[in-house]
Amino acid sequence: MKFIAAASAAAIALSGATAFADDHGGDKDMSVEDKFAKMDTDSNGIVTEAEFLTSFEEKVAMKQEEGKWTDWTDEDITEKSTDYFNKMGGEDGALTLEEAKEYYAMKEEKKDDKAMKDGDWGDKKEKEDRDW
Ligand SMILES: [Ca+2]
Repeated sequence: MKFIAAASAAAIALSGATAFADDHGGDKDMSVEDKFAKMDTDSNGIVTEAEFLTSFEEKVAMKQEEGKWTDWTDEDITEKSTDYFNKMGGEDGALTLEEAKEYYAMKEEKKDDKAMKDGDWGDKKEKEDRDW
């Protein structure tokens, strides 16, 4: 009886592990809450510029492992991080979950805009602009 209980517990643990493995996904599949929690290393509900930079550096390191962004200097990274941080956090030195949500929602909208602009009309307009 004891053995059966142990075996089924192991089976449950195993299926749980499988589900977790399937679920690991990438950054893209993370909710804004998860991304925010990851950046907010001291979990006080606010991401500071220093916290943001830390997570940004991690992201850059990941990209560089993939062979991208390899020409970025430390200054570039700090500069871009500050840039993103100010864009997301509204230049008040703190990024809240609300601000992060707004930023990601805006980014989604921009993607939609771009998809529309990639149509015929958008192409023509862009060419005209370039000719000027
Ligand atoms: Ca924090």
